[in-house]
Order: sequence, then structure tokens, then C-alpha cells
Amino acid sequence: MTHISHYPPVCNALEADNGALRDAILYHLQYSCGSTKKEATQGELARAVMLAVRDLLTERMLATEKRYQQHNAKRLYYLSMEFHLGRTLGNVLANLGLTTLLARTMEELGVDLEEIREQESDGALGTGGLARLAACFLDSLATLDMPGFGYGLKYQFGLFRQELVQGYQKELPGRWDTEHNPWLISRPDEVFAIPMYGRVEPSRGRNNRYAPVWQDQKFVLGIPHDMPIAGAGGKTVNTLRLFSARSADAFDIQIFTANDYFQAIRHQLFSESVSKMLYPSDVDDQSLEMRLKQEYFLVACTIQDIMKKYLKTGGEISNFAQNTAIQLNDTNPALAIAELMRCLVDEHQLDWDNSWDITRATCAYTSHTLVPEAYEKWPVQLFEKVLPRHLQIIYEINHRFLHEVRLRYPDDENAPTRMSLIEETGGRQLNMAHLAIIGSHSVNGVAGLHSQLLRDNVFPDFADMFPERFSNKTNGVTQRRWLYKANPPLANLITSAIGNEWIIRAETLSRLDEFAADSQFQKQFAETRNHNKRSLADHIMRVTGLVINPDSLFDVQIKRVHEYKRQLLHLLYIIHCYRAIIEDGEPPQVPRTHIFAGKAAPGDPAAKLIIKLINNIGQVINRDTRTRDMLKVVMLPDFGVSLAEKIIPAADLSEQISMAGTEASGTGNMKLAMNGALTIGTRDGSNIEIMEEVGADNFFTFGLDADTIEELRTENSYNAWDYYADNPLIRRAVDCLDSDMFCQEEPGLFRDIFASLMYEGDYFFHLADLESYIDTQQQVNELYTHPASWRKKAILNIARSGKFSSDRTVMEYAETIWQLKPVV
Ligand code: GL2
Repeated sequence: MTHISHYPPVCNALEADNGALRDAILYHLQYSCGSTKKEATQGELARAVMLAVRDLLTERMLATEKRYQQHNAKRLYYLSMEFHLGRTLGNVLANLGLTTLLARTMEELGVDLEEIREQESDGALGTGGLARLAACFLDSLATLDMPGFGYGLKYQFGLFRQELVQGYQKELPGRWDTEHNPWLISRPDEVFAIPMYGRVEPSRGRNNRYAPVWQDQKFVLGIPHDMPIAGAGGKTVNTLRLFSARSADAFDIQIFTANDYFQAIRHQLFSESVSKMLYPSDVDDQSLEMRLKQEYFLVACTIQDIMKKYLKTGGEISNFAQNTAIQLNDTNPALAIAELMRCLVDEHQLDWDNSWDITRATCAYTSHTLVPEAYEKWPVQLFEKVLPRHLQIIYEINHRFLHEVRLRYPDDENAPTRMSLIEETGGRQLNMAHLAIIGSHSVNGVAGLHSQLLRDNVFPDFADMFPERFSNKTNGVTQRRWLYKANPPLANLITSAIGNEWIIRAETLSRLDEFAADSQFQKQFAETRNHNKRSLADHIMRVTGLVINPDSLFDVQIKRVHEYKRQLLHLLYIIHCYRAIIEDGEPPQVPRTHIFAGKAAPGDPAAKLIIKLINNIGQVINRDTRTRDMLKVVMLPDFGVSLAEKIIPAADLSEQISMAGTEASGTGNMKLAMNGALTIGTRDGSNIEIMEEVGADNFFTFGLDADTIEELRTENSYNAWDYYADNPLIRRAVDCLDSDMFCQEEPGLFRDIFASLMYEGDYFFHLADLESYIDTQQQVNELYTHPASWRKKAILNIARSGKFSSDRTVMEYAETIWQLKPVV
């Protein structure tokens, strides 16, 4: 059960004293921004507002820390290379219950709050769902009054900003200002020195014990910056601690003598580049070393910080794990295991076995992927150069582990090779997932199917050896950002029907079940939807110049653009509809607007070409007078949290069409269902659980399941040409890609896509699912012509989405992995 005792928010007290907030804003305008009400720019006003709100958070943050100390509470540290925060102001206002007060205050000051909010850019220190999940977890931890802290990097350049130039993705620097960000409290006095490179010398330590000495290292300094994270109600304010890198030499004024000046600056740039940018997952060789340094920098700063905090409480090292939980968000921070071992063995002189017990009891690992390339591996040579001592530690871990493996599987002589931390094929590499599993007491996937595939296909040997370690924790999203804040018309309607408890207890959304068929409620629901659809249509008009029909079905696919997510399947359906209109004179049963948004990884040409295809198809179809109001295709640029907050409340249909067995979970599917979109989806990731929760009648499913796909693959029996030959509609759609129908100006542009579908074995089996996808889209059309039935199903989706709150997910982690308790 969710524990929260203090909702509505504690800040309601401020309502009585609305002068205080105004005074705080004016104070910051003058003293922090050096401006006046009359002279201030919108940017300065926004800064003053954020600083005034941050003051409220800071008080609560300090009080929260005091409370944790008084209870000597166990703490969770959530290590992630990525956090996708979105905008902070609106979220804090919602969680603190200050939205109305601030709106009133701004009105008094003659300032438009919306414009102020638009001044803030998204905190995009991450690329996709994994990063956003981390941000949702922080919100839930604080809301549940749990001592849970995020640890990440303060990249100077986070995720790129996407522009569409003639339909092509162009990458530009993101806008989040990490240097002068009003939410971040920098703590240069708490600096950490992080060693890298150098060499290890054997030596004798205490009791004549072998005590290797790591020497001649280069140091990079880590400066912490804290971002307050307020839970609903505002009682608990935790922090997200982000580290930035500084040169150690820059602090030593001596080095800036005339002779060494340029050398010193060069060294400074070299060190600071460690937190310069968020690398895409497909880094090239030159960037590999930097990426390794980044990951190590994060875990080393974090472990030092955790240890320092723990020792300050007066705790014994031997009890460290009783008071500390570390969650590794994917394999990127898996180095924390080696670093914690180094810290315990080398710095605290604990013996190996004790250190290993502590490390394993502290660390837990979440895998977020089924894409093999996403499991990180490091060339041993590179690793040895950057982290020689850690390599020794990993060798030792491996040596002891393989001994256990041999004892356990005496007849399986290949087991040690399969399970080793060191892969010998294709150049010697360290397998970080293996390290994460061996060094953790818990390994979890992020949806039922994903966790099962991890056990059965990805890590079967480890699941056999440590069955008790493996579990599932289905992802969730915070309903506070994704429904309460993002969709006020619907949130108000829900609250008027069932009260506001759902904001902190999403399971109470089930009370809406009884309203699903209520015609009055349905009418109001339709009004919220119309309002949101019109707002989105206006936004589309402003951004792209395209006029869309707000009464059409809004069919939405918003996510990273990647072949496995199969935007291409959606496009083939659109082409099919287009040709039916122009060649068969068959207008669709209902008018549709297909709305896409998403970024491609800068180094993924296939995904980039799909973006171009979306735009070109849009261009041809939107200009064709024969399609009139019936069919439109739009791609909104620069997908991120803020854009998602605009699209999701207006979506009728949620496209979740990855090939079964490829999407670990998905979280966009949850956000859309929670806002009343119906899903058309494959039996993949958490789609399966969404369908179970909302009921198969209220969900459109199609396509092959993961087992069948696996069979086709093992038998090597998928042949795109069979589907092409059997179904003229499929042929007609696919052939367009071989022609210049959508690329008159750049003939042959999409032939590579045709080839990938037809000649190159198509790893994602598009054509195998296309027919059933088209048929299911027909069912969607039919249902849409019965508004009362559609609305009923939409409302049932909202009512039954409670399970997909990150509050539930975090409680599961807290109970079964972290043993973390609320501290009130
Ligand atoms: C992802 C998975 O692809 C996605 O299915 C999952 O919902 C999220 C969160 O668990 O994690 N893994 C990953 O690397 N990214 C994801 O979105 N970027």
C-alpha cells in the first residue's frame, strides 16, 4: 500500500500568505539577477521565479536530510549515466500544490506564467526511456518519503536538439543550461579527486599482506551539484547529485606560471572533457576511452561520496550494506562493483571475502535491454590503460568465480568460457553484464516478458546458477507528471469524479470503472479530449505550418526512431491507405492524422533515413488534394519530455508496434494508456501487461509473438518474398519504396529501405506482421465510428492503468531489493 500521510500539500499554508512568494521573486530579481521588475527580461523573470521556488525546496531538502539522519535511515543510491528530467518548474509547482498561487502572483505582477514556463528548457541528460524512467523513480521515491538519491553526470552538452531540415534530422546542441541552471546547487567545497591511468606496483602492506599500490595516476576532480527533487506534498525533498569534471591542476595556481600556462590549459581541457557530453550509445573508437572514463568518473565520485556520508554517521564499514543500497541502472555503472571492492580492500584494508560479501549485498542490477549491442563490453587493453588496478580486481573476481563455476558444473567444460568476465573471442573484452550479475544480489528485468527472456535466452547460465537473484520489476511512470501536470483538463475531470487520491495512489483510478459507460461522464471526457486535440492542432500549425483536422483520429507514434520500434510498419500502413484513396477511390472509414516524433541516434543511418521517409511521405500526402481532410502525416521535431506532454493528452491511438521480443518494456505505452489513448500493439514488453490490465477487449493486438519469431529465426524460415507474393496490397505498399513516389527530388533515396525489407533478411520481420496490422487498423476504424464505445474503452484504459505508476514499481524495488523504508 502506498504510504503518504501528508496530501494535500504542506505548502498550502503559503496560500494564506501570497505576499511571501511575490516578495521572494522580487528579491531574486534584484539580488540574484541584478535587475528590476521594469527592466527584467523574460529569462530573468523566469530565473527569479525558479530561484524563489528553489528556496522553498532547499528548506525542505535540509529538513529531509535531518530527518534521515535522526532515523539513521538506510539509503538508496540510484546510479545512472542518464536522467531525463524534462522541465522542473511545472512539476515542482504541481507537487508542492503551488500552481494556483504562483499563477495568481504572476498575474499581480503582470507576467504571463505560461511564458515564464516556456523559458525553461528540458533537462535532457539522457536519450530515451531508461533516462526518463530514472527521473520517474526519483519522483516516486520522494513522494513515498524514501531516502533515495539519484547519482549522475552534469553533462555540459546533454541530448542534442533535433531540427528537421528538408526532412533530414539535423543535430544541434541542446538548450539546457548546465552552467547557470537555477535548480542546481553547486558544492565546489565537496570536491572529490578521482585517479585514472598510472600503474600498479606490488608491495607489502599491513601484516605483510600483499597490498598493491596504484601510482603515477592522473587526477580529475569531481564537483557535486545537487538538484532538489520534491515529492508530492512537498514533505520530502531528496536530491539528484550530478558531478562535473574539473582539472586537478586548475586548482593549483603554481602551474599557471608563464612556462606552463598552455600546458596547464591543455590539461584542464583534457580533464573537463570527462563531463563534456552525453555520448550516443554507438560511440566510435576514439570516443570509447572517454566514455570509459566517464563511467568510471561517475562511479568513483559516487562511491567516495557514499562512503564519506556513511562514515560520517559513525557506521562500521562491516555494516555498510545494512545501511546502503546501490542500484545499477543498466550495465553502464557496473564498474561500481569493482570500485567498491577497491575502496574496501585497498583503502579500508578489509579482507577480500568480507569485501565481496559487502559489495554483493549492496549492489543490485537492472537490465533494460534485449539489444545485444547494448550490453557493454570493454577492450581489456583499453581498460588496463585507464584503470589498471580495477582490471586486477576484475581478474581476481573472475578467478574466484570461475572456480565456483567449475565446482558447480564439473561436466560442462564450456561453462567457464560462457560465463567468464573476460571474453576471448573477437579481441579480449570485459563483459560488464557478467560483472553486474556476479557482483549483485539482485538482477531484474523491466517487464514480465523481458525478465523471462533474460532468464531463458540472454543469461541462462547465470539464471541456473543463481535462480534466487533473478526477478521482474515491471516499469512504471509517475502519474503526477504524466497525467496530473500534463493533462489538467482530464486530471480535473477525474478528480471531480473520484477525488484526488489517485495523485498519490494510482490504484484508486479504478474507481473510474463505474463511470466508463456513464453518458454524462463520457461527454465531459470527450470535451477534455477535444480541448487537448485542438491545442495540439494549434501547436502543429505553429511549428510546421500544417493545418490538421482536430476531429480526425490522432494516431500517435512517439519514441526513439529505431528499426526495431518499426516506425516503418506504420509507414507501410499509411502508404497502403494513401494508395487505396488515390487508386481505388476508397476513402478510409475515419479521417486520421498520423503524428510522429522521435530522434534517431546520430550514428544510425537506417533510423535517420526512416525520419526522412516519414517527412517525405507527409509532404506528398499532405499536399495531395485527393486526400483532403482524410489523411495527414506530421512529424514534430525535437521530441522530448515537453513535447510528449503536449502530444500524449491529445492522442487517440498509441502505436506500440515493435517486433515481439525486442522492446524491453516501453513506458510511452503506459503514459498514453493512462491518458485514455487506446493501444494498437504487439505482444512485446509491457504491452502484454497493459493488455492484461485493461482487458483484451480494450486493446488492439496483432502480430507474431516472441516464441514464434524465435522459431522462425532458428529455422531461418522467414522469407519476405512469400508475403510480398501472397498479398497484392502488401506488394503495392512495399513497391513504393523501390520507386520514386516519395522521393521525386532525390531519386532512389529509399531503395536501401526496400532492400533491407526484401533482400537483407529484414531482422525485424515487418512483412510477417503487416497483414495482421492492416486488419487490426481496420478494427480501430470501425470502433472509432462508434464514439460511445470508443470512449468507454478509453476511460477503462485510464481506470485500469494504476498498476503502471512508478510508485508501485518503486515500492516493489524497495520491498524486495533495497529493503528501504519510508522515513516520516
Ligand atoms: C530502454 C528500453 O529500450 C525500454 O524498452 C524500457 O522501457 C526503458 C526503461 O526500462 O529502457 N533501454 C534503453 O537503453 N533505453 C530504453 O528506453 N534507452
